[in-house]
Amino acid sequence: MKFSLQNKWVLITGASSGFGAAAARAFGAEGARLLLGARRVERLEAVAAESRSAGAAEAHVQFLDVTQTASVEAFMARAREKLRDAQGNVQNLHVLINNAGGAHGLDPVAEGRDADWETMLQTNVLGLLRVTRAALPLMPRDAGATIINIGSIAGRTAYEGGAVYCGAKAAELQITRALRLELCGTGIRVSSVDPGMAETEFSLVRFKGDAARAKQVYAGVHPLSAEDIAETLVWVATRPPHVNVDELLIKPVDQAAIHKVHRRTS
Ligand code: NDP
Ligand code: 8X3
Repeated sequence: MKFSLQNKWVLITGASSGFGAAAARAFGAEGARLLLGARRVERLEAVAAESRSAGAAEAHVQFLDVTQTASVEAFMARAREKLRDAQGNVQNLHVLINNAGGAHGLDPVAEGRDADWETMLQTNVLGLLRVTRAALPLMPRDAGATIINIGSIAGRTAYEGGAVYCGAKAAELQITRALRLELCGTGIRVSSVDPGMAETEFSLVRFKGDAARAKQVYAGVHPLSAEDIAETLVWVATRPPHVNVDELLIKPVDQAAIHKVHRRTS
């Protein structure tokens, strides 16, 4: 039987835009209770309001910087308070979506910048680890709990200028696989959802606010939308509790492979 998200607690990192914001609305539409984190709190507030309108039982926001262990711990301490019911019992966290991350720059290694490398590894890799470590004690055993890590086609295939981003997402995939082994027997499900080209703020961030360059990435292509990924995340989390969707690579039809993208010219 489909796993119901009604009144279940769902934690989404990077919920201020793109996949994370769309996931908040989509899990909200399933009647979930949401814990939303990112650095841009005003954006989170707007997403929380949209999620409540979509049907979320509750939606709470808090500043979260996954590059800082203290920030992750403060976020989780506050989350724990929200999970407390009227009797003082801490309710379970059923779904964790490790989504915060992204790419910074598209420079070849010979011209790479320390700050970009460090940010990519801090968010996509260490951030995911920190949040998972902090969230695990709140997740129930044998009750359909799910951890979904957002990987990428880039974690499976390298491309020029993507060395560190591809490496970070390859690390995400291996961490997901190791975690699934470590949690075998607990009933906690562990998935990697690995999108291809999707139009979000991803390229705007990668190109440091250069909107024209970001737009060019999707020129003539029908990319995935944030909603496409959000629907997929809901599907993964709502499989019956004995079903684990291990890894899911999802690309636009126009992207047959990382270097094979069909672009319409007219
Ligand atoms: P967006 O740039 O739209 O969203 C990224 C989110 O991550 C934002 O909410 C941002 O919030 C958050 N974030 C970034 N750094 C931090 C941080 N230090 N602490 C907390 N939150 C942070 O891009 P997407 O929605 O596309 O990206 C979401 C995930 O999907 C990323 O992991 C990305 O690598 C991955 N991905 C994207 C693809 C694409 O083509 N778009 C394809 C495959 C994977 P804030 O800035 O407010 O902190
Ligand atoms: C984002 C997809 O191909 O730009 O993870 O690296 S790609």
